[in-house]
Amino acid sequence: MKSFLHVEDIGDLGKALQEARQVKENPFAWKELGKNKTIILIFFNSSLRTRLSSQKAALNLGIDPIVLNVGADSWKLESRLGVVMDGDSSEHLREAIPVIGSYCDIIGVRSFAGLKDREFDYAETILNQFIDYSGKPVISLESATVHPCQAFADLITIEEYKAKVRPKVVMTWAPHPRALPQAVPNSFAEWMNAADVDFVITHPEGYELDPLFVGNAKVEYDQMKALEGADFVYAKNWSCPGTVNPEDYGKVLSKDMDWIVDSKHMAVTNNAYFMHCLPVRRNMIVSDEVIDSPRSIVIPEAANRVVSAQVVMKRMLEEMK
Ligand code: SN0
Repeated sequence: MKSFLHVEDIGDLGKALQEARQVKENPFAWKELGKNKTIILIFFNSSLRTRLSSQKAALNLGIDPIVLNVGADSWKLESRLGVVMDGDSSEHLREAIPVIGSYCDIIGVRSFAGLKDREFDYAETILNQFIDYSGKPVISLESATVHPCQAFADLITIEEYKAKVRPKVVMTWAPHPRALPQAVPNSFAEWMNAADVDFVITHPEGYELDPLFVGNAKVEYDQMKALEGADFVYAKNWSCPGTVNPEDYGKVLSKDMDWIVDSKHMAVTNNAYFMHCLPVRRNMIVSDEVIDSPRSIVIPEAANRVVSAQVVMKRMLEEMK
């Protein structure tokens, strides 16, 4: 695996899920694989789960992790090509990336969408520079358009909790005070489309995700109707993807509190499990009652972030041998 962004990068999903089970049962079985190997984890944005679960996954495999917070711990890095660097960025990614690549064997990068320039974001301009100039395998730790480690962990969690072969999974937009990226819903849709689930997306009009990620998923604008009979409810806010009106890209179009996932919404489901990637705004995205209920699986979902990251790093190490 040269890089990890999309569901195709992991290959056969059945095999990946089987490997996830093995890694979870016996996390230290491959401790020799990462001996004398280093992973550098680069954060352009905040993180709790991704930062800790990626380090833990590396440690389980015997890999030495190094974490860099860009800007806070390093020079401020320029990412645009061909600009006169007379602003506050001291170094360009063109130099920083090959330098970082020379110090490690695998690179993980978190670089959120700027939500200003759709073309810049959807071209994965920053992550692709890491792929092109580092000479090392690159893992997206949520880049502009995808969050594959999260979606893989979500799939592992659904696999663990499902009570039927083909569960109904509903991803619902929910209100949030700030403009958030589309990476999490994009990846979740991409992975659910590839998995053996009945997948439905629901959101207010104007929040249509990029067709590249929606694929053949069913889109239902009536949230209550979408939630009927759901086995899993996956809540997430995202800002306007700009697929209908490009000038609305990255904007908050609605803060409609009717879209919160509360007991009224959960009542029409098939006693569904509640999922969210976290961090979550209580009583905006989800009511206390729902997230504190026994059907909320947000903590085991987050715990599986170690498993998904470990499978990805393990595959990369095995290809180096
Ligand atoms: C990020 C997002 O992409 O939605 C990371 C999720 C894994 N979430 C946020 O930035 C939430 C920030 C907030 O203020 O609630």
